[in-house]
Amino acid sequence: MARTITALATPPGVGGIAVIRISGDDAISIADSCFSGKISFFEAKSHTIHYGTLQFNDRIIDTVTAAVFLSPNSYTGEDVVEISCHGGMVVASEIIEILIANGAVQAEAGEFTKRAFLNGKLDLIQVEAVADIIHSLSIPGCLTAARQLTGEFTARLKGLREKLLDIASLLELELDFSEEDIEFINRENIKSLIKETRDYCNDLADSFKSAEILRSGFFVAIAGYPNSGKSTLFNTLLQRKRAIVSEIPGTTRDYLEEMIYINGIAIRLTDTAGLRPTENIIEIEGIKLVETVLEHSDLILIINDISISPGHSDKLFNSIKTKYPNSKVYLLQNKIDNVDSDKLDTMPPETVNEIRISAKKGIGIDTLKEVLEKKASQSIDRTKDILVNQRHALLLRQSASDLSDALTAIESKLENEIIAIDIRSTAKTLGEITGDTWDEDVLNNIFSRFCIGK
Ligand SMILES: Nc1nc2c(ncn2[C@@H]2O[C@H](COP(=O)(O)OP(=O)(O)O)[C@@H](O)[C@H]2O)c(=O)[nH]1
Ligand SMILES: [Mg+2]
Repeated sequence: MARTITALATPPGVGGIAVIRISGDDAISIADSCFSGKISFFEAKSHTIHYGTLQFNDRIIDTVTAAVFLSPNSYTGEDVVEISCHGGMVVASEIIEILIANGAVQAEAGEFTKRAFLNGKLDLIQVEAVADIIHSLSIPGCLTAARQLTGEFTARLKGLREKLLDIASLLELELDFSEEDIEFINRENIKSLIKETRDYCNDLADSFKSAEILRSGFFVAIAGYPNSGKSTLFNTLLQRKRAIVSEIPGTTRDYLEEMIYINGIAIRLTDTAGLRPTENIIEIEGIKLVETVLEHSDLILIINDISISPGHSDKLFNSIKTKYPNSKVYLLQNKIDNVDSDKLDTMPPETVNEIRISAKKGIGIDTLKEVLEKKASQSIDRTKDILVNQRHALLLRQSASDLSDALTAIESKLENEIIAIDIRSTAKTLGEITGDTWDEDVLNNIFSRFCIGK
């Protein structure tokens, strides 16, 4: 018997309405015991809404509407009542207390969704998609997560699993007839099918990085020598004064991070401390932080003060490029407003990864934004419509490696039995992605990302 759980499903605080969820075997009776409307919830049909008052010891707490969903046709698969009361800090918590007094227990984080999974309403990929939708920071990220909720990724993985299990069965069947030297399946066909599946798994695992960009935004770091105009550029892109700008070098010692959106694409922008040799302890700490930021950046913008010289930051630019080969690095020639146009014309023309700007006067900022959007979009394009997370990526890599073992086994003409073991092990691993097989640790880890009430 499932104990009946309850929680606030909407964010706490002042708002138009608040929704309280109740789910479990006693959801109907617990909700009914404090509700007074035209009919009792016991007579209510599934998927109906009822207007009435919520009372406790004859005291009216609020007028509410309540939606009734009967098992198995609800989010959790259990009987569910969703009470919509007036928003605010007090009413909803009072109603929850009454429901608890009537026998419900406070739901744990993600418990409604966990029940949906355990009752077969959602698979693990869909559960994770729910979390992705809730935490989504960008429109494309949210749309991809929503598609995942429809079960597209699950269907593809199921197809792969079935194919692999078929091969394993045939290999095992062949064993029974080994005396007769019958070959049920062509080795070359098996090999190409396994290769195809392995490459697909690797491809999907590779798309994890792009999926992370969809989830958390495209990481762009602004770095350079002190006073080159990093904080000015940060403020200009943010369109507000967020970072302190000053002519005193070494002003930004921590780093600042803000999200900007360019055509719906989330860009996580970081302003860092200026890089220079220094004895100042706080500044040294700041410079250490810059390295951590740069390590995690998808794109690094090195700001150079062109009014000193166009090549003033070349040493820094080259060392950053060598140190972070996985990031794209751009050189922004800043303060062009400070250089006579005649002098600008005599300077060497910009290279491919170079843009001339004036952070202060807003020159070249549109071009920079276009580059940011283009680079972010290119990185997102690799997601192939599937939002792979770290858990999926690990399991996909493991599947690919099992399949490589299977290929080696075939090539070394090993026993069918051994090949079949590798193939079955891959099918099992793919099953862990959708949650066909799971353990408590995996579930706890996934649901810890949820909030109470989801
Ligand atoms: N003329 C001009 N001055 C700028 C420009 N960008 C920044 N500055 C000035 O350069 C100094 C240092 O700027 P800041 O943004 O604090 O540099 P940071 O140390 O790299 O963060 C300030 O006095 C800014 O006003 C620019 O595009 N043109
Ligand atoms: Mg600064």
